[in-house]
Amino acid sequence: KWKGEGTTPNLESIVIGRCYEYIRIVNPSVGEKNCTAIWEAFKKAFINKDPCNILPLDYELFINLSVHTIPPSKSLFWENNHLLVTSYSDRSRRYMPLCDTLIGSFGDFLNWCGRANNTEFDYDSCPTTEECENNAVESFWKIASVTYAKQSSGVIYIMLNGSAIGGAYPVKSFFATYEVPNFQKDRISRIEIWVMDDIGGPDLDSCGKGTVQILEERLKTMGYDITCIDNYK
Ligand code: ENP
Repeated sequence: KWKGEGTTPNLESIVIGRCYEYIRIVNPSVGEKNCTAIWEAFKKAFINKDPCNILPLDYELFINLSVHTIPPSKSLFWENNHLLVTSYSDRSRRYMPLCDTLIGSFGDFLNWCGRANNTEFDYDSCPTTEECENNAVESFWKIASVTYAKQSSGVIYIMLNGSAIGGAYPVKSFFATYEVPNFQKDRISRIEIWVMDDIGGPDLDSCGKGTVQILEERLKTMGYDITCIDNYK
């Protein structure tokens, strides 16, 4: 029915497993969390509902149950660099991008949606953002992004892709729309932008040029101290 992929098979086992792995092994400093209760709150946001009418606030209880502190200077924002970010962050050992928080681990690489008047997941298909913006996955990442940006402090790192078609800093993106406006100025010491070209890929955007310049100017206007590094080693 929908154009997007359906719910990831075994979603419940995957995310409950990820949750326990996160709190017991990856980042025990988050303290005790009730992974089953977090899963129930996650599910309640979208199950048995019109899959095109799920709002970020539907995940409020899920967020409240799973939120934990982000250590200062560990936040890593990004666009078009998912795999480089996940390998570089080293599951929060080096940096803690949103996908390496407990909240992010409920969504990373996964897909999910429900159906109206039906308590099952839809494993066949889920709406894409083009079909409807208020879908379960999009609204999840919106509230997760806002929460993460508000909590970030110290030095803020931003990894962009200098080989991305359409520019390293897409103006219509989670980063531009839900993260930058929620930075807490008084808790941020400076911002460092890394523009990474794909290995063997084209150099389309760089520090001081194109869309990176647009981001640098936006952040400067907001009063931040910015450094930008091309192909950070
Ligand atoms: P894409 O389009 O490069 O990659 C989307 C993939 O990254 C999906 O597998 C998605 O999981 C996963 N993902 C991990 N973190 C996020 C996320 N945080 N997010 C959306 N998807 C995420 O990424 P985008 O859409 O441009 O998003 C990049 C954003 O992530 C930036 O704002 C960055 O600062 C942030 P799934 O569940 O869709 O399979 C926020 C939105 O961390």
